[in-house]
Amino acid sequence: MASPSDLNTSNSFMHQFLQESSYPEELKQSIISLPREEGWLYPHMYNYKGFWLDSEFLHGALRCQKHFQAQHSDIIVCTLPKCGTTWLKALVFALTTRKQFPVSQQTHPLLTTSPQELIRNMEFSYSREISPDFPMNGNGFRVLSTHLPLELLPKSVWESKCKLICVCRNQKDTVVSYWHFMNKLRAELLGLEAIPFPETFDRYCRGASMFGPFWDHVLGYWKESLENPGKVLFLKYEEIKEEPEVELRRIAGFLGCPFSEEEEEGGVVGGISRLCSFESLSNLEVNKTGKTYHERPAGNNLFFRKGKVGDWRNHLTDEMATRLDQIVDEKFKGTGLNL
Ligand code: PAP
Repeated sequence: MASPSDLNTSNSFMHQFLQESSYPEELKQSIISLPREEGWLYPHMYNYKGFWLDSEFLHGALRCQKHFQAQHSDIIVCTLPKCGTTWLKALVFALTTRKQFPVSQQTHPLLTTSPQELIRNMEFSYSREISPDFPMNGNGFRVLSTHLPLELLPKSVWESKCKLICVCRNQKDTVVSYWHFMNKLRAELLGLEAIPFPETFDRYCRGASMFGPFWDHVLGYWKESLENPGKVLFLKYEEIKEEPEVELRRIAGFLGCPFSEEEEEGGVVGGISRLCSFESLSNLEVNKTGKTYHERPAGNNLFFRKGKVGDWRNHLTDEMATRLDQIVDEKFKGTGLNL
């Protein structure tokens, strides 16, 4: 059973879920008896259909599955937390609005609005409202984001021609980024003390991380990208770091808006890459001191830490690195994926 603090607080997400009349009683019963672990911001994370979500995201995911209507022209940025969501949001926004907002413009929206605000997270929005408004991006289509694993995406995603772009990242850098972020969020929102790294690492290795297990989340999108390459594009954080312009051309091609010769000659690809780089975005006032209110009122600076490949070396012992690599290698065996 869920704990009293999850159920009895009238504003808790689990309480709201149980109150929502449109869910069958059977589903409500199965939800409250889900396996659970201690949560980061809420008392618990729940294991729903093999993936770990806290009560806020579980509530949002269930509403999203029930109510979200994908449109043929939707683009959905699909990521496991800390794998490059903010970066990919910025790249996709700049790329898809480049005619309306040339990147050379001093009034480009990314200069004054955080990527998190420009592209909204679906399950987070649904946790707040039954019918959230996902604005068109000015070109008559929507760009959305989700942390949901492929297996938990709403059915309408598969019934429509919408496109999914996924980015993933080396598991060791991801766990480090996750630990820093979650502890900062705990401190900023709730004044809670930090959870030590070894404890977080251990849970990560058991698969008990938000929207994890890491490997199942990543493999879901990887396999679909191989089987359905017109629907799912799979990117790697490290490859975007290495050759941002090459990856930008891949994204543009996948979305059916390749760069023209004129754009190539005019340096548009490099312009987008520079505008969306860690150095550029993290130094903007909006991302240093601003807050994103449609999500938690948390500082935008939480989404910009180091932006480096290999920072795990400052946190993991050799034994830890070997342990996580062995787990992931074993799970990825025979899939053709390596990170
Ligand atoms: P989210 O999934 O919670 O939205 P996400 O953006 O994936 O977060 O993770 C933030 C990570 O991306 C941070 O990594 P770090 O902790 O290892 O530093 C952040 O620094 C990095 N990041 C944010 N923006 C960029 C960018 N423009 N280029 C490269 N890395 C970035």
